[in-house]
Amino acid sequence: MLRILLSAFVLILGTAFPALAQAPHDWGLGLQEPASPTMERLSDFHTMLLYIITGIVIFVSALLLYVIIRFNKRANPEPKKFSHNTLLEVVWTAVPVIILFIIAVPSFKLLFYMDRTAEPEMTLKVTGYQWYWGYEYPDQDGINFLSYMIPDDEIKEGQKRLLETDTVVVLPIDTNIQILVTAADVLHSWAVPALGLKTDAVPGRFNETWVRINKPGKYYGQCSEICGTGHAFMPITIKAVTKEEFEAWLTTAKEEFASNDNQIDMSRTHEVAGQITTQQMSGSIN
Ligand SMILES: [Cu+2]
Repeated sequence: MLRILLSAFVLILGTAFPALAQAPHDWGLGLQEPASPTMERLSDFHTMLLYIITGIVIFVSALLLYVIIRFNKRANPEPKKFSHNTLLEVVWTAVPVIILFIIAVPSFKLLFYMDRTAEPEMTLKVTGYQWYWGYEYPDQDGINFLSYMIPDDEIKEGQKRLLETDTVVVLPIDTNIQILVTAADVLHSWAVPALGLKTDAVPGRFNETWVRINKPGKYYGQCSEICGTGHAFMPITIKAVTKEEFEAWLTTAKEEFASNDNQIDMSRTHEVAGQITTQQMSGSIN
């Protein structure tokens, strides 16, 4: 019965919001549409938890309601005097333990699944800076570039405010990509919801995760660790393309980013930081 009700609820929501994007949208409810095996599993796990907590809420509410009606002063003027019931106490200890166990087993399986890929086909190195991201492709001649948010006054039609970056991370679909995440100054976190990615970027240390993107498209994410005043303004834009398109992009990228050599463009950093501060002060963003 519960399953049917929940399915109906999900179905109604599904028809009300047919176009799920890989970015947050107005009146969005639930998770973004999964675009990687990790996120598919996370989504399923989330649904399982939803069933469990719905069951618990209904059960506890029903118990409360029963106690309120059956044992109030008028309905039950002479209360019984006992204060222990061994069987009941064993049951209400054991049942939550069993429920937690049912949750813990798939949770740990998922945790290990997300940790690393057995056979990475390429590597992406991600570095968090205050307040932008740096990317490096060590297997593709070490192409590297920095990625800044496009400020409000430069945003073009169709671009997503606070989510679009000047350079995008181009990645091939159907490829096991090892992702190494680090930071150069303070803690950041590299998170892309539709791909099920969220890895802390810690200075002086590499955290590993991986992704296999199922379908071409644009995936948006944000820094997910409070890292200073520009924290909300260091988004992530990933463009997933076919393997052929990725190869084609590599040829142009190698030329475009050839002179970078990991040099941080401080003028651009100051420019963006200045624009963000001006917008904050004028109240257009906060
Ligand atoms: Cu950050």
